[in-house]
Amino acid sequence: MKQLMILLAALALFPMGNASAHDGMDMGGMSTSADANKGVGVVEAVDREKGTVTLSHEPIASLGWPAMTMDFAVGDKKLFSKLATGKKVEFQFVKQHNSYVVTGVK
Ligand SMILES: [Cu+2]
Repeated sequence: MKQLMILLAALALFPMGNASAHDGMDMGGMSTSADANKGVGVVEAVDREKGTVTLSHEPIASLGWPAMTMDFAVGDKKLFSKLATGKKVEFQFVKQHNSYVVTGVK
């Protein structure tokens, strides 16, 4: 019984599963689409042909995102020189149309 209570409490605290973590993030967020968001993450994969990078990022408070692995578009191809697989990076990104575009990498 005690374990069930803990499980129910956990469900109440985290009502959104990982799959829907991005749903509704545009509603009432603290930042507008023009603001750059900052994140820290590990480069999981790079696809120069598609112009995308897969980042396993830490929680991003400005968007209310939990930690997750997701694809970002890369705005400036020069940024690929800083995106080596396995590397931990600080990055900036903006929302453009329906995708997230990395605009800076440290
Ligand atoms: Cu994400």
